[in-house]
Parts: sequence; structure tokens; C-alpha cells
Amino acid sequence: GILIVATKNAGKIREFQHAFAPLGLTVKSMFDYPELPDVVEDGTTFAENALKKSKQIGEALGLPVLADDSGLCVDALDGRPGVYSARYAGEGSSDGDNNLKLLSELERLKQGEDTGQPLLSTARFVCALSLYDPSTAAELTAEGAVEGWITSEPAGGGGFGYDPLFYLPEFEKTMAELTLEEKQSVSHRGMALRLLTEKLAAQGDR
Ligand code: ITT
Ligand code: NA
Repeated sequence: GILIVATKNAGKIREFQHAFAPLGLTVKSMFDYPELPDVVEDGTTFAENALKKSKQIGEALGLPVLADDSGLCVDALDGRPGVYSARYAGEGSSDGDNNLKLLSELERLKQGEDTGQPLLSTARFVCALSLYDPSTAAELTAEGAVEGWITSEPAGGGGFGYDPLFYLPEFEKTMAELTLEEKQSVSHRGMALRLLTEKLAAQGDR
């Protein structure tokens, strides 16, 4: 079967493909439906934006659709960039632009003081998933989070987005230094996917 995911983020697509392939599901993304307009993500929470994406695309296609809204919440920045993670350095900004912006905001807080300490602030990645079925108007949701530190020493070529700056003390590695399997086992998205799968299975039992 196929699973439609309302995303244009290549990093997310890779992780969903990896997660759903063992279930015999092929992932389709918004790259397979170029005629569909982008969803305006003006919600104030990850959950709100995830529902907006799954519902708009699900209704447009008349098929069940999964959506992911996620981001990075940095404690020293009062939770920013949060729901603005994808466009932190401006509309259409690249992952590289956003990472530079994050480090410069955290450096600004130190006001020139060099502590020699690469770990700048605690932070968490959050992922809200929404599965919307237009035939019943039913929505299933799940949220996952992972705690770590923002490091001034980016490392790793895996993952996407802020992964090279997100340091996990228990691995002594950044998220970008983990394999896809390792990332799935600890990440916000992996946790949300496991919770969503449990909810789906519980529904199937009813
Ligand atoms: P779609 O809306 O098309 O799914 P997007 O990239 O715009 O793609 P979001 O609005 O959910 O997605 O923004 C999430 C941003 O948060 C994303 O661009 C990354 O910069 C960051 N992010 C989310 N999950 C991440 C992860 O697993 N690793 C690193 N950065 C992540
Ligand atoms: Na988005």
C-alpha cells in the first residue's frame, strides 16, 4: 500500500520511508502532488499546524494523510525558534542559514564572554504527527520530544535541519552523527511514530 505524507521536507521523507518500509508501505510526499497548494502554517502549536496540513491535503486528495509539524525549542531563547524553526533566518531560509542564525543568537547572549564551553543551552526537538481520514473526519495525533544541548561545534553529515547542532550527552554525539536507526530510536519523530502506531493498533482492536 501507499502512505501519503503532507511534507516537502526531504529529511522527513527519508525518515518516514525508513519507518514505513518494514510495514510494506511506500511513502508518497507533496513532491508527488505538485498541483496541490502549500498549506499556510499559521498555528501557534506544532499540533495545530500538523492538523492543518493533514486535513487540507487529506480533503484535497480524498485519502488519509499523515502530517508532521516539528521544530527545535531552545531554553536560553525562551523556546525559540519553536513553530518558526523552518523559517528562523527568514522566509525560504536553508538549514545552513537557520543553523548560523541559531548560533549567532546564542553567542549574542554571552555578550562576547568566551567560556570555552561548547554546550550553549539545553533544548528539545518536538514532533507532532496528525493522521487525518477525510472519509470519517477522524484525526489521530501523537507527539514526541527529545532533550539535548545546542553545541557551538557542529558535527555529523546525517539527518537534516538542526541535527549537527543538537548534542546528545548519552551518545556523546550530535543527532547528525547517528545512523538512521539510532536517530529513529531516540528522536522526537521516532517517539511520535511509535505512539501513533500504538494508537492505530488499539483502534484496530476495537
Ligand atoms: P513540511 O512542512 O513540508 O513538512 P518543513 O521543513 O517546513 O516541511 P516544519 O514546518 O515542521 O517542516 O518545520 C520543521 C523544521 O524544524 C525543519 O525545517 C527543521 O529545520 C527542524 N526540524 C524538525 N525535525 C528535525 C529533525 O529531526 N532534525 C533536525 N531538524 C529538525
Ligand atoms: Na512547513
